[in-house]
Order: sequence, then C-alpha cells, then structure tokens
Amino acid sequence: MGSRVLIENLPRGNFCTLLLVLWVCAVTASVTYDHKAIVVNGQRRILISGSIHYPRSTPEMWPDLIQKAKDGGLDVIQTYVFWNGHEPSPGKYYFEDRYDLVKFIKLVQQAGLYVHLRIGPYICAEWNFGGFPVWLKYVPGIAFRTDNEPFKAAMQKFTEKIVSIMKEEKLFQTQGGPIIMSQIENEYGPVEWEIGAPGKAYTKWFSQMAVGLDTGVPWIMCKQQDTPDPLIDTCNGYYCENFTPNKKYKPKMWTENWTGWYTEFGGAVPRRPAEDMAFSVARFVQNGGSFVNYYMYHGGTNFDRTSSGLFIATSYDYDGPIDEYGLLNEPKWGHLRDLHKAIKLCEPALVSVDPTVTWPGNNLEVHVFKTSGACAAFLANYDTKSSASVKFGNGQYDLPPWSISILPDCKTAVFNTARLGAQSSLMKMTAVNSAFDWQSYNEEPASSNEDDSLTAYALWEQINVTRDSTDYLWYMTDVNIDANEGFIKNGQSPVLTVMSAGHVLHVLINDQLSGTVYGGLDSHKLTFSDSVKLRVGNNKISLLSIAVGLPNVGPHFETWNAGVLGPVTLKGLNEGTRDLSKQKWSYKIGLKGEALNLNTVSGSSSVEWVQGSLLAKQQPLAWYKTTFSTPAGNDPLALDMISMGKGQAWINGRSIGRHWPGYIARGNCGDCYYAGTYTDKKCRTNCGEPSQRWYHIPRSWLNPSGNYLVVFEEWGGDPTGITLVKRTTASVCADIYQGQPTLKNRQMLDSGKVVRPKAHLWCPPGKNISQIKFASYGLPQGTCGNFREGSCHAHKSYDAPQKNCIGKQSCLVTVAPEVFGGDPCPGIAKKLSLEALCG
Ligand SMILES: *[C@@H]1O[C@H](CO)[C@@H](O)[C@H](O)[C@H]1NC(C)=O
Ligand SMILES: *[C@@H]1O[C@H](CO)[C@@H](O)[C@H](O)[C@H]1NC(C)=O
Ligand SMILES: CC(=O)N[C@H]1CO[C@H](CO)[C@@H](O)[C@@H]1O
Repeated sequence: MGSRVLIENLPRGNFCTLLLVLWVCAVTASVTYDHKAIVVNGQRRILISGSIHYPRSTPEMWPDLIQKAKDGGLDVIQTYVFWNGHEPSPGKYYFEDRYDLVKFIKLVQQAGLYVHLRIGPYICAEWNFGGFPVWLKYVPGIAFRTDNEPFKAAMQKFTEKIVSIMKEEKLFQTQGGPIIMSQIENEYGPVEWEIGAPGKAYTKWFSQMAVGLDTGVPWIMCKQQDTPDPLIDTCNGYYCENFTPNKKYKPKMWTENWTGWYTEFGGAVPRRPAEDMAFSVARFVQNGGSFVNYYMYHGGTNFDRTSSGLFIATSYDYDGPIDEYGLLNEPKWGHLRDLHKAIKLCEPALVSVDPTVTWPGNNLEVHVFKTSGACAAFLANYDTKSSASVKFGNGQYDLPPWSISILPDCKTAVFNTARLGAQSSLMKMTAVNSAFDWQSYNEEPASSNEDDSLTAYALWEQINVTRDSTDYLWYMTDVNIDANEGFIKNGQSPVLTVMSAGHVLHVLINDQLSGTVYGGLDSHKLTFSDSVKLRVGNNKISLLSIAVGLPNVGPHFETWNAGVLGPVTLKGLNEGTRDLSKQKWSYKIGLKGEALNLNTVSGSSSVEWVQGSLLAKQQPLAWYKTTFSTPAGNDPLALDMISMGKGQAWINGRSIGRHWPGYIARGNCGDCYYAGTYTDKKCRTNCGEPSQRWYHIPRSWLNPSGNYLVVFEEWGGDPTGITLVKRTTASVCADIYQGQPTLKNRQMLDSGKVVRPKAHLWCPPGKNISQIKFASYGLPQGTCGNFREGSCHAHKSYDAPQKNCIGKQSCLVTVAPEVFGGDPCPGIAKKLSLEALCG
C-alpha cells in the first residue's frame, strides 16, 4: 500500500529506486526511533524542522514559504492543528482556505519535505483559547485537560477526526505520505505536576488513546518527563543541550526552539540574534541531539480575532528566519542555512556514534564523533567575553566568544556560529498610495430599549454572553439623580467606580465618552474610577466592555473571566455610596456596525456615510471606509496605522486582525550583544513606540482595483494618517572576517587553494545593487545600517565592491589585502564591512 504515492513523490532520504519501489518501499516505508535518532525507512536521520502554522498565512503564500524553508536547509515542517478553526460549532467542520490542512501537508510533500503534525488538540500557541473551541467551555460538566469524561470524549473525537482525514489522504509516512511524527497534548508536564492523580490518569488515557489510533509513526509529547512508552518525551526552550529523554532508547529531540518570542500589545518586540540561535542548535547537536525544530520558522499573522487574550499582537513575526510577510529575515535565515549545511556534512558521523568529549581549557569543550569511516568535531568556547584559540589535531582554531566551530572532517572549520557568512538585510516600509479618501459613520451607543437586548439584575461574565462571537459587549443601566443631591449645588461630581475582569473598558455617561481604561499582559483586570457628569433626572450609564480574545495558557485558563463583574459603585451622593451592581442591567452583544456587516460592500449601503469636513476625526467608536487600487509588483503590503488607536480592519470583507498602535511598548529595550544566555528581555526593539504599527494585507485578498477597506476605530484616531505601504529591502550588508570559516573551506583545502572568504551580496529578484553605501576593509565598527570606519581602513575599500557589484543582482568580493590596495594594518586580524543599496 502506498507505493504508488512514493513513485510520484520520493521524500528525502528515501532511497527507493523506480524499479525497486514496489518491493522495497512496501518493506521500508517506516518510521521508528532508537537512542540516537528518528529512523526513517531504516536510516537514522539528523532532522532540521521548522514551525509554519497554516492559518497564520494564506494558501497563496504556502508554496513560497515551504520553498524558502527547504532552501534554508529544513527537512521537516512542523505545525499545530487548530481545533477552533476546524470545528467552529460542535460537529460542523471547516477545512477550507487558511484552514485547508490537507492542502498544506500535500504542498510540503510536493516540496519533498516531511511533516511533524502536532495535533494537541491543546496547542497554546498564543492562539485564541489555546486552540479550544469556545463552545467546549459550555459543555455541561466539562473540565479541560484532566481526567474528565466530557473533555476526554471531545478530545478523542477531534483527534480521531484528524487522524482519519490524514489516513484517508494517505499522508502518514507508512502510507507513502510526508507525516513522520505526531504530537498528542502539549507541554502537559507542569499541569500534571500541579494537579496530581487526575493528571496522571489523564496522561495514561491520552497516550493510550493516541497509540491506539495506529498511525504507524511515532508520537511525541513535549515538556513531560513521565511520558509513557512508546511515546517520546521532548524538550522546549531557548536551549536544550542538557535535556535527556526519560529512557535510554529514546532520541534527544527539541520540539520548540524559540527563534525569538511573540509580541504583546504594550510590550517591546523581542529579537534573538542569529549567532546565539546557531550556537544553541550547534550545542544541542554536539550533545547528541538529532531533531531540532525552530519555533517559529515563519510566524506569520494572527488574522481575524485569532490572537489570544493575553494581549497578543496581530503580528506573530516571532523574529523567525522568514518574516511575517514571507521575506527572508537576514542574516538569520542565511546563517542558519549555512549551519544546516555544516551539520549535514557531519550527519554520517553524528548518527553513528556517541561523541568523545574533552576540555582543553577553561570554558572550552571539544566533541568528536569518530567512526572507522567518518569524523566530525565541534569546538566550543562558552566564554561570553573572550575569544579563544584551540589546538585540535594538527590545527589551531580561533573561536570568538560564545561560539562553536564545526569541522565535518575533523580538520577543516567550515562554520562558526558567531561568524556570519550570510548577508544582513535592512527592510523598509514605503508609502505606495496618495492619501485615502475616507468616509465615516459613527457607531451609535447601544440603547437598552432595543427589542433584542437582554436584561438581568446582575452583572454577567462577558464571554458567557457573547460566546466570543464579537469583542464587544454593552452593559447599560440607569441612574436617577434627585434635584436635592448635594453635588448639584456644590459642583462636586460623584465618582463612578467600575471593576472589570478585562480587557478594555469605555465608560459613557448619557452617550458621551467619559473615559477609557485597559489592562495589559501582567494584569488584565482593570478599574475605572473617575468623577462623572450626572444631571438631575435619569442618566444612562453605558459600559462598552471589549475583550481581546481568550487566554491560551495559565492555571485553569478556561475558567478565567472577562467583562464587568463589579462592583460598580457611585460615590458622593447624599446617601453616600450607591452600589449599582445588583440593579437592572441591559446587555447588547456586539456593535451596530457589526450587525449591519459594515465590513462588506453590501452591508455598508445600509447606513449614511459622511465625508469631507464632516469626516469623524479623533472621535471614539467610528467606522471608516474607502477603496483603493492594488499597487503593481509583488512586494508585500501593509497598512501603516500609526495615527490610529485601537480597533479592527477589513479588506474586501476579510479581517486583517485587531490593530492597537495606541498601545505603546513599555520598558527598556537595552543592548543586544549576541553572547551570553538569551532571554526574551534581551535585544528588544520598539520601546516607547507602538508595539505594532504595521498590519499585513495579503496580496491574494486584493483585486486590481476597487478594494474595499473598512476600519473600526474605538479610541479616536485620525484616519487621514493611515497609509498603504510596501515592504522592501532598503540595503544589504556583509560583515566578513578575514580567515573566518566558510563552507567553501573544505573544497578549497582539498584542491590545495588558499582559503579566502568572500563577501556575498544579493538583492531580491528584480532589484540590482545601485550604490555601495559603505565599504571598509580594516577594523570597521557598527552593524548594518550604521557601519563606520575604525582605526584601520584601506583607502581603496570602495574600489572592488563598486567594480564587482554596481548594476548586478548579486556579487562577490574577496576579503584579502591585495583586493583593497594592500594591507592597511599588518599583523592585525581584519574584516570587511559592506552596505549596498538595492535599486
Ligand atoms: C451567563 O449567562 C446567563 C444568561 O445567558 C446567566 O443566566 C448566567 O447567570 C450567566 N453566568 C455568569 C457567570 O455570568
Ligand atoms: C540587473 O542586473 C542584471 C545582471 O545581473 C541585468 O541583466 C539586468 O538588466 C539588470 N536590471 C536592471 C533593472 O538594471
Ligand atoms: C511554557 C511555555 O511558555 N510554553 C510556550 C513555548 O512557546 C510557545 C510558543 O511561544 C508557546 O506556545 C508555549 O506556550
């Protein structure tokens, strides 16, 4: 079975030939494991994997993302399965468009890569409710992720559904498909530890349930020490070199190797240096690791309202090797590609033996994998400040601080984790249209006498009422003020206090905005407390409570509340403080503009829009619409929302996500030196600026002209400041040390040539190098975008780059003194720094 599929599409590492295929593959299509590695079709493999989450990009982007992953040296694409996207209501399944899982997996297969399918179905992933459908919370008697019958029944049903689809489509490796591994649950170890016996019973149940599904490929569980056989326990973290699987006969695998970190609204944007990323992977592999997954390889975008209620931003860029827009994030992508090539050169030795480890000095470590036929060595310097020179075999090797050199033949260093051979790119966002021509419509505050409003003598939890069908819930009540109230005469306004479980609150008194408060990642609970203007007679108090999604992680996160739970009090009346919590409240789910579908062309004709001098500006709760033509070319597009506060935007009826540029990144961004243990507090950007300013518009959502753009603004922004921008490469840089290891070293040494590294610059397709902005051979300082000459500089530094590069799409410049008119400072180790503009 399945051999026909293999003929059409031989996955990597499958050594069947066309003639032998019917016989050989029937026998060898298998995935097993031993203490060294995952064994695919009888062969141990060092597998490099990367996470790409299919709903975080569009089907039109998938082929290019997968190709870039393959070009970057990946063997495996890993993805979660997004339950709430696939089963929006019980038993009603959805597998289309961005949720077309089968199509995604088949594209990976066509590219010749494997798939690691993390079914979960709890996935965390900064995804709304950790992937659980909201309806699941309201199944009677349910408790999530424990020994609970209703939960187990739902989990089993969905897991079976996914496995059966994969089997029908013949997607498991044993059927000739690309899936070589699956995952059940996700990071359950800490939860089990906390809840004890029911957690253990649940673990036993779900691992047996998974194995019983008989997929023919191994199951893994991450972050769970007591993972039962035959499932494999794996590591998640920034570093995993000291991880050991719970049995001697299981391989050492790293399922979440964080390439950066996610952005939260109100937080700075984390970056992880490519040098440290490469260092952590080389260190894991030298310590016997055989499977590495980059979380994320392409992070993408939280379209719609899919980001989780921990104030997760719409951008899920994650500083992955492919950026949110699908462009290469350089130098990270190229540096890791070079690392993967170096590791693959070592693969025969790595999978055959355990290393011999020696310590030639303080903070120095050498791992040697030697068999009769092969030898590979990893030389490491763990010192965060000093370089080291290591004698090994007949050679002498220079190791920068916090770095590992890889020697695939135990002689030639072809890669050092701290020496970038890849170029860096500086990206820019440039406006591509003249100002949009906007029309506006003011959202009317809800009123309590509408027919469909709900009433109660209580404050209700928000998600309970909205079932997350919208971010918005109106809470309305009346307050009667007697003419005898003291404050009417003395002018001392009473103070309204509203306690809310989150996440954002607008307070309106008699339909006028009185104030806005919002929570943050550290605390979504919030309190409004301010004096309010009340008149004699009836006053209408309207609280617009706004959720930004449901939480995805945390102790019993399924029980966390949102919305105004009270108390709500009014202080400074003759009677003292009046408690409004238990008086009559009316509820209205969602906005009027949502009910009218103003985000669609057909819906928008139901209201009167205004423009010109009447256009709403700096006015809360306003809808804006405009149309625009698609700019020519293929550069990715985004909306620059710098002039806006908070809300949502749609293009041709499709949501590009929540915008919140009004939430400024707190904290100190600090410095970013690659060496030393990485944390997500290091190397951050955007402090004092919006956490997210740009919002990706997939090109495939656009028509050539007449694109319908709608923005709902909650806070009051100026829509005339919104621009359509394109993302392009501003400049490319190289920073190459004379004599640094390069992948060319091996073949050049073999051929007896002198090893001289080259700077390689290239512009994206369709662009050529138009100018050398900076060139210095000597001791230049700074980084791409702000290089400057140092104490040693060859005066002819510009000649060769200009001659070799101008007008070319790509070029090489050899890093050697004669190329730059002689040695500017003999006896000192020099480098070449280049910055070129792509025209
Ligand atoms: C949830 O909403 C229902 C009405 O739809 C109400 O009866 C119940 O009290 C609410 N529960 C909470 C916790 O707000
Ligand atoms: C870019 O350079 C290539 C050669 O590398 C050349 O064929 C092409 O015409 C150039 N394009 C432009 C726009 O200059
Ligand atoms: C325990 C923990 O924080 N795990 C997280 C690891 O990182 C991934 C990606 O950000 C999250 O999904 C996990 O929740």
